[in-house]
Amino acid sequence: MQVNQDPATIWYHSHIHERTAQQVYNGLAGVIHVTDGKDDDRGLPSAYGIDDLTLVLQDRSFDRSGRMVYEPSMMDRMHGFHGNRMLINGQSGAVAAVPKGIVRLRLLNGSNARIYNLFLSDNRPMHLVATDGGFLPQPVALKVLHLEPGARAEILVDFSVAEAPVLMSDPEQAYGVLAFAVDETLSARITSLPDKIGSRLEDLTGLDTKTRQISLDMGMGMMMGGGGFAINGKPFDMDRIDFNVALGSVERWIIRSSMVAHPFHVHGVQFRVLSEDGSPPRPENSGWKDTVLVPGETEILARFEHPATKEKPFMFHCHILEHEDAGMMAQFTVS
Ligand SMILES: [Cu+2]
Repeated sequence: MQVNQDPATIWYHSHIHERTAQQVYNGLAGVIHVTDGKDDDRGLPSAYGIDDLTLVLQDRSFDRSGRMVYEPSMMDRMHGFHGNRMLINGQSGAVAAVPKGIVRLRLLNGSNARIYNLFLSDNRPMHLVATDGGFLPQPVALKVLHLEPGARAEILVDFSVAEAPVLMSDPEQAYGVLAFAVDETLSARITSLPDKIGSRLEDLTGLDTKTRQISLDMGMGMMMGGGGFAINGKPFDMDRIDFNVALGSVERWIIRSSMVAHPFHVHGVQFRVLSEDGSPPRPENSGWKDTVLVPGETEILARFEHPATKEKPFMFHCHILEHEDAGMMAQFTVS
């Protein structure tokens, strides 16, 4: 198989319809680094496990005997399952050892439904360098990083100053995600932030040849026990191809959420966010994306460069896994 995409932090997981949530929850997920060997030229840390850490953020629930449990209630089916404990790379209470320099954190939100609003406990900046589909042209300093289920973000953090902070989530109701400790025996290869990383982001504006409306529907039916989750009024049907997209084309998709914010994900493409509720995209959404949180109405421009057949179509769906399993998913071909 030929890998034909830009360097990026990507992941894979079970996608069996109606069992995705349970299987991902139980551990059927992993990370892939797509690299081109040029991170030194970019001035980016790339020593795996030393100054280049891959962090899979997942919340899980444990019962009193310490067993991990997945028993979604009606509320969990509506809002997605939220656990009572944070696991990083499957570990609870871990502390990440880091060198006294610039460290690259590849963050993956591998949770079933939890949205993270990440910040560092001493409010030092997180320098965003890559989103789902690859590098930004230059680092963007953020105090809070929003990361929806399915999404990835690469950030640089400078650990050369003061005590190492704790990675936290939700400034309003803060909880710890991961603690760090500086280990001076680890080599700090990178000591200053790069000023330029990727090439200029290609502007897709005006290249779109077709507009599609996508509505992420949650009907009242689910109150009575399931049902009501759909896209454009239709629950997922494996035997139905929803539409075909012309190979090589750019399309504008206008995505709308009903009732709650849904993380919208498309397979086989990367897209650019054009607007979020009528405003320009926030910094986390300014690069190439394949997942975006849609609180209201989000417009994207997607370029379809990879073919997809009727036998192996691409999916698009809500990345709250309980919603996806309940029918908030559709499929398309590219030819
Ligand atoms: Cu959803």
